[in-house]
Amino acid sequence: MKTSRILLLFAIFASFIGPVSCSQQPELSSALQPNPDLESEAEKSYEDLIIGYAQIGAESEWRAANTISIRETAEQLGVELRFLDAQQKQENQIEAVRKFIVQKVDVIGISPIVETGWDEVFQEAKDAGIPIILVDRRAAVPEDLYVSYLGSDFLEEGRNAARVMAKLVNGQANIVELVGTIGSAPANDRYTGFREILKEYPGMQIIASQSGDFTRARGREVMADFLKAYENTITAVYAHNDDMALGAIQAIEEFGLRPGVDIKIVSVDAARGAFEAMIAGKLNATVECNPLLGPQFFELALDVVNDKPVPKWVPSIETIFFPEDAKEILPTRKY
Ligand code: GYE
Repeated sequence: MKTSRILLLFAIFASFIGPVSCSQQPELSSALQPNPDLESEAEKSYEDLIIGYAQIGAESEWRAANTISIRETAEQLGVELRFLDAQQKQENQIEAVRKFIVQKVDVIGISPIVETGWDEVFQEAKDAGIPIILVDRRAAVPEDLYVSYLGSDFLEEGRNAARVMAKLVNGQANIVELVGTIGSAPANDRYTGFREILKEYPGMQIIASQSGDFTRARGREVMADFLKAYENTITAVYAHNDDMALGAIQAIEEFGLRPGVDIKIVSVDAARGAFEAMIAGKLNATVECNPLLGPQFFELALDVVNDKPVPKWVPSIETIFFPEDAKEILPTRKY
């Protein structure tokens, strides 16, 4: 068969199966190239998107900022957002995902409260052809059950907290730890990352470790219990978030000691409350964890519905803040 006939047959075949991508057939005539006008017509824009979002709750300053970022960005972009607040319960988050499946939303965003227990419901979403984007917290599921994870490197946050703590206490400390929500990705990794670095400092030990569920109220209660049990032997606090550190500060003051002076405190998030505490000399450092994920989330969602390749993990860029810079930086903080 002559080459010209092969090309003709291919052209007829191609007209049945639709446009052929340029990269696959660069040598073919322009008649076989995709029409860019038609392509852009088919591409969805933000106004076409219906997004279901299963939020954890409102446990912390961080979460409040995260919710505002998601809601405000949706409004700015013209995305139709269906937002459900699970009030700190995994079963409510699972129910929210099922609702979004029935509603046939384009993409589901979720911050899984804990890492495990998602396989079944994520599989249901996959079977219904609805992509899942994990936002802020990871889930321990096979990689084919979600399209992307957008969030922080919690292990590195834990390591950084330990590095900073080691400097503050010159490698000598009796540390009490306020752990986040048990089974959550940030609590698991901040716990592990901190211990990884601590191995290098034999003079630093964790004398007690308990969950304060990422809330100020629990942070205060748990710290009060620690102080009752260990009294003046405690020289440092590692809190998995700022809210628990702020609760601990209150408990330390109520116990008659000076937070930030008698007991050094390092926490994670870098929320406004932490900056105020640093300015007051009551908190010694906060490791940043960025909650302003709205813009990146909707960009990812749009790429996903338009079949563009997305990375499996989009990490947030973060730093560490200290009291000496807190006054200058506070006015620039958005959360
Ligand atoms: O550090 C804490 C919040 O998942 C990273 O959840 C988030 C954590 C954050 O309640 O304050």
